[in-house]
Amino acid sequence: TMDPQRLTLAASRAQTPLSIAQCLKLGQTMSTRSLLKNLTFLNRELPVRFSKRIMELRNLPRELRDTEPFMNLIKNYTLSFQELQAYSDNSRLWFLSPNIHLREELELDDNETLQIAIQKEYADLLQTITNRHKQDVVYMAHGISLFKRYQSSRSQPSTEIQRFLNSFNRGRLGIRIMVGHHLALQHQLHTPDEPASSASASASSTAASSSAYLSTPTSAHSTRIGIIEPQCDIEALILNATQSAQFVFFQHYNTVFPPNVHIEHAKEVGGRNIRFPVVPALLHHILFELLKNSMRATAEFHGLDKSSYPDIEVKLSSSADGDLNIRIKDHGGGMPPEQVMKPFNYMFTTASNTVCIDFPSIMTALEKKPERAAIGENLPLCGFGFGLATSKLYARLFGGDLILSSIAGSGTEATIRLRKLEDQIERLEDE
Ligand code: W6P
Repeated sequence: TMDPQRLTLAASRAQTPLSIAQCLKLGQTMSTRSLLKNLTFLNRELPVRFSKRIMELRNLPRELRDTEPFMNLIKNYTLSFQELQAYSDNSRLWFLSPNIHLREELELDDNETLQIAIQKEYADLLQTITNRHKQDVVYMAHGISLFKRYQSSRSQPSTEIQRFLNSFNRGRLGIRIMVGHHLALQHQLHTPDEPASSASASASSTAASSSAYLSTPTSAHSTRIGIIEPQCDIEALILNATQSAQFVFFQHYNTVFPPNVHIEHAKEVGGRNIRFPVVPALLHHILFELLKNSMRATAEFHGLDKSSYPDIEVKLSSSADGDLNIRIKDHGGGMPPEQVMKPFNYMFTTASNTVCIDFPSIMTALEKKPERAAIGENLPLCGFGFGLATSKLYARLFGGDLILSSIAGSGTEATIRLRKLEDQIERLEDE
């Protein structure tokens, strides 16, 4: 049971845009006190953001909303919203009163211990919510595949559904980032000897990580603050994404060796190791999706019987105002102009034959090993066709962009633009 007025009230409030610079600043002066400040922010912000996601789900066409996967989504978002509200109701008493009741209950003797106890409890709640929503993307894909079957006439979801998916995924990602950042900071504060980003850089890392929150393998000398890498080694991240894409390619085509990726620096970037502030998990997702598509296009265009393929060329350059551009160029035959926007549609697939996705068995597998859906959301060979749509969304979320340009008969060039730190501010709306 839920008080509908509380939901409407929360949904009528404005979301506060995240700033990557602010997230970094918070993490640089880490203390129990600054973590509590962030907790207070999330305590206000998360009910607002969850209520807006619930409204978006409720406004869907009945035929989609009433599918079992979407009913599950609504149920999960409602439960999370209620838990956050309940915490908010309780914590208001803690913050305002002298905490007498809680002190007696927990036998706490000082304020520091009390604050740590509050933070532990909130982190546990955020972790529960994170786990609950790990399978959201599979539910969405499943629901839409059922809806498409019902619609039957259309091969792509309608623009209304595309708009919903963009808006919902954008909102969901904002939540994931603020929750992931808080949990990572909490982890770093209370277990400083064991960094949250200790996963090694292995080829199958996108599928294998069991991390609880947004995290992606980085080099050992990581200076990560929460989920942000203030000085990310972009080339190392590209190499890592290349290995992941090549691994997936090789798994898919078995005996065919994937194209190589050649990284080149424009003159203005200077030295080889360009550093740039990013959320590595997001950029890794984008790079992995683009490289995978370029590799597939290259191999299919030149023929699967070839022993080698033209390189995929990656070029890094920075603009005069401090933004970073990453260009990924393939010689995979390109696309005619009328098709160049298609990869950004949800449910887009490059596979020529229609692959039937066995959602019930995916759900069963995920229930046994939920961490498979935890990061990147790209269960590699399942291919929901969300990869490039979400990549563009990820690039745009903090002010950047992802643009495809293509020459039919030749190749395709994808350009990722990332804004400089001060301009990495969350875009709450798009289009
Ligand atoms: C293609 C199609 C595509 C989509 C996204 C990225 C690169 C490429 N190359 O031929």
